Amino acid sequence: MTTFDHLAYIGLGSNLNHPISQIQQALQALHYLPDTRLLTQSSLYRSTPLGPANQPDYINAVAKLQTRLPPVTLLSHLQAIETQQGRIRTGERWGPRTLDLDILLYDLQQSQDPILTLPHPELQHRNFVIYPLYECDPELILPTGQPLQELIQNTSGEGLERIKNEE
Ligand code: A4P
Ligand code: MG
Repeated sequence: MTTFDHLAYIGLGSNLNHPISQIQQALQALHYLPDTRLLTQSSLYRSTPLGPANQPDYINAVAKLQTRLPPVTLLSHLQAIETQQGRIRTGERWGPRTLDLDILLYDLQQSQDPILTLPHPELQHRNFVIYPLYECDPELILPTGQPLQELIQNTSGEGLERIKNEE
């Protein structure tokens, strides 16, 4: 790592069109991002949908990146990957999607900008983010100063199942 490098954690989610393959393909795409290294990827998790219940289960994962891309540039690369993988934005809040890539954390940056809110505003409330994030980095301290370990201790794993490699 040099002073030009940053650490970013990306949340991946999919519940349409072969979600496991969507997530694997997206991890490959993250690996090929310019000026970026994919340092760690979590296991894949199957999770019950948050939001409208009449949609398939999700597959979720988290990736840890070392990057020289500024946050907004990283976000536009992530949106390009979503589009490449057939994401159609219907405007339905929390509706089904082939691929969702969220920036969970970018160093210790905090921002309320609706274009890029950091940390991701729902991070603290989603077990399908907290568990795979913990797998990537059990020592992580959130920008608020809260250890991730403390957060996971207060977070139920209900509705969340880690997928074994052979699936
Ligand atoms: N945006 C602001 N901050 C960020 C950030 N940190 N990372 C803006 C990424 N984007 C950020 O996102 C809408 C806008 O958020 C973008 O234009 C960006 O500038 P979007 O991806 O177009 O829309 P979205 O993902 O449908 O919206 P939203 O509200 O972010 O959806 P969520 O919160 O991601 O919810 N249930 C399970 N079990 N697992 C899931 O993964 N995901 C969702 C989607 C619902 N239920 C789920 C899951
Ligand atoms: Mg999103």
